[in-house]
Amino acid sequence: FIYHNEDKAQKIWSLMQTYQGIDQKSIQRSIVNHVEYTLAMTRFNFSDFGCYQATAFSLRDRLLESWNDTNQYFTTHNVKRVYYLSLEFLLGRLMQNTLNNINMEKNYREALMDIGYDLERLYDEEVDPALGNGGLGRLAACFLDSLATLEVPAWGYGIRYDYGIFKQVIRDGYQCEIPDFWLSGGNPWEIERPEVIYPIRFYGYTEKYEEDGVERAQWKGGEIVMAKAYDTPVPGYNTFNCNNLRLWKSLPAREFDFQSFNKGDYLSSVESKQRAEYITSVLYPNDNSEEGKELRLKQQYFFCSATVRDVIRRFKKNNSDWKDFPNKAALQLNDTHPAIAAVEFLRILIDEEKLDWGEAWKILHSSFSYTNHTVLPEALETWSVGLINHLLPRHMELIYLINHFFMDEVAKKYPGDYQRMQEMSLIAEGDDKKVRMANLCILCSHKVNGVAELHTKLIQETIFKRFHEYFPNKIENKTNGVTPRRWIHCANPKLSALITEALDDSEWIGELERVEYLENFAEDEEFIQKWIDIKKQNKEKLAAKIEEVVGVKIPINALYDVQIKRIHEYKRQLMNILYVIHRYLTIKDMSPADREKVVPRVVIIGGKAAPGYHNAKAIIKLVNGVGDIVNNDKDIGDTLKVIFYPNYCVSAAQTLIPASELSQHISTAGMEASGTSNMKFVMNGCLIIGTMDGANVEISEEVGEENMFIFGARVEEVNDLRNRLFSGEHKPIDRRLQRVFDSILSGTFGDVSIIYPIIHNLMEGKDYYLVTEDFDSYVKAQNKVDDTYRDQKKWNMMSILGVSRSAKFSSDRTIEEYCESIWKVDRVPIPTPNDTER
Ligand code: KOT
Repeated sequence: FIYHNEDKAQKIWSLMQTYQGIDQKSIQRSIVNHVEYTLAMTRFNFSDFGCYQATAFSLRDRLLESWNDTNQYFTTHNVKRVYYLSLEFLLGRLMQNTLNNINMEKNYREALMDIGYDLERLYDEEVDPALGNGGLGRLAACFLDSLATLEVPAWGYGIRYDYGIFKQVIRDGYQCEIPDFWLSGGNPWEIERPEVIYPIRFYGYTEKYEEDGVERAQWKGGEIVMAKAYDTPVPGYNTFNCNNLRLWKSLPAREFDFQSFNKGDYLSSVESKQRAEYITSVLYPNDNSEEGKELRLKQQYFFCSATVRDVIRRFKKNNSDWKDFPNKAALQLNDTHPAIAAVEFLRILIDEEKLDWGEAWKILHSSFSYTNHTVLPEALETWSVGLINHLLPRHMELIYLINHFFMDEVAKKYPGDYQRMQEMSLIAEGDDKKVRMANLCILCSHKVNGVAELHTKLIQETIFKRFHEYFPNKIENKTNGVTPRRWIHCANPKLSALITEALDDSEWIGELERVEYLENFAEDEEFIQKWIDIKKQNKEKLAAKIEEVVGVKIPINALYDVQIKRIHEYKRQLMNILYVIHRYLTIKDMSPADREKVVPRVVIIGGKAAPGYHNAKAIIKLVNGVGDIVNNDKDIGDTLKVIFYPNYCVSAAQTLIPASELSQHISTAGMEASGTSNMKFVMNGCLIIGTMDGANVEISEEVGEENMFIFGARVEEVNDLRNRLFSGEHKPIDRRLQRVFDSILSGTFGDVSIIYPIIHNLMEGKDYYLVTEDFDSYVKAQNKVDDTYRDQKKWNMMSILGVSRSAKFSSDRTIEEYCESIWKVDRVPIPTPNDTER
């Protein structure tokens, strides 16, 4: 309505033309204004938390300036946008990252200091928004940072869960889960968009009709839930561009069902409201396993439908020809979790936009693509045909149609090859028919990617073999990466400053290739000493934190050995703790004089177990049991400490990784698709002990195998070894390992009952993850670690070389590859306010 009147529009523009000043007074004024007018606190008496909130609001104001300019620019230039659809975004805290990306940390630190507040203390006031489980969700967050930094027009889409991943507390050695109501103190980073709201239908029935020779349907009845948008600005590093993360919250269509109420059914009128709100209430806490619950499918469809509608609405603002859609939008599916978006898109094109099947299919196929993150069979999503039919009847019809056309094609290409057709079908036949969501994604996408070279080769040769034969150019590799902004510059400011000093400028933060130059310092004594000092300071900070949260004092001069990731049998935290017990028993056997010669170690294990994952929880209990004994054993003293670090999360990682000297990435070969913390550790000068799995393989290519501790069965050997174990042909258990089993089973480390079945299976050769098989080579690698650590010059040289050769693992490189070969999008730098008038 404003735009009818050019004069008034001009007036508004000129009023908005002022930007927040960057001088100290302006910063202080904006913070204090928020204290008074947003938080309604007094200016002179507000807590650290109040100051954190006001500072966050003041930063949000700045972000909104560039956010608005960016979106305005993208709209007027009608640029192609990337949409990253993910059920998880593990953002981590935002304040430090925001300040660094917009290059204002120093200004804010000084402005706050001047009014008596310590910026670092404020950082700790922020809740860690944890709307993800692990690697997959954190990857999405790193991608957002790189997309904005590379000035790619991109939006993330997801769910605004009321409860993120549970908080883990350890009671009596057991994991307990506490709900994470992360919004209780408000969320100063988001903007609620009450005007961006879509109705989402569930259940009901379809009525088919024919129109222009095309079969279409109307989807009727059922129930409607509303999706409301919440936006979080995503600033890039060293650019005025600011992208967006849009998260959906569910609301009842009507606040109150008056019909039921008037009929006297008060309770059921409230119930339907609650059922609506329930959809976005909690993140499913499973990593690498599926949860076949109706509510999970509801979450998926709810968010996909709102997202697809929003994307279409934005397209239609500037475009009238549907054929242009693939030139204006690229939708990336983060695993199969948002797969139903493809079917929803097809449904809208056919039933609402009245396109014919051929046109609609072509548009869908040229704009969608899919990333696979795992080969674990228990994580490959399938949904029962009955459930989809009940919840989304039109979508089930369309899935059958897609399958029908596809099976016809396959039959033509491979006449009589029913085996192949069965494997490629979207439907797994059986008593309870299932839709295979991965097959659906592959079919609907023009590109499918794996997340590391080895993983991509595996999906091409195993789970997606038939599809790879059928579509030989579809499946390609995009090795994961992590953002150096959060994982070096923010997490390890001292290391960042040293790199900047050595390279004589800070451009490396936005172009990690530049750290290659550090190689020249790998043997520079003075530089090495600075390197050592920084690691020591980071270790001191971690030691203080551990004493605070776990109550155990750990020595600073010990080797800090860290394994932090979700607890899963394939990641083999069990092998780690079995080795620790072996180490403990070995030290116990030694004379006091020999103990003096042992390289002291602090072994830190952290990670959450899915609440229903019994074996993972048993492993946590064992680690805590071992810690209790070892840490209190006077014979052992400071030669060995064992810490279970509770509630591992993004902010904990930011303290743990910079302090680590050795990190463990020891999954059974072929099972970890990529891993991304391995990359973060290398960037922080930590050495890796690991198997030839996931991205470890590429890390070893980059940094050199001689600079890592690689061990264990290779992927080609795994199947044979496993078959041999299960056929009873296994070798006798290693005597050291047998001794470890005996000590566990005798109750040395506490209650035996919950770990017993796991140990018993290993002894019987039922060792799917090859722990007993790889143990000997793991011990040898650990011995090599000790020997190398004794030579500090060598160790630190390896550490420096690792950092200098880590450039490949920046998510900037990953995103450039996606842009080039999947999304076909260009950079669109926004003119900064100095360059142009608004
Ligand atoms: C699967 C089902 C539910 C929730 C999460 C998953 C999942 C997570 N599948 N793969 N991942 C991890 O993704 C990371 C990012 O690509 C990889 O680095 C890691 O190896 C996967 O395990």
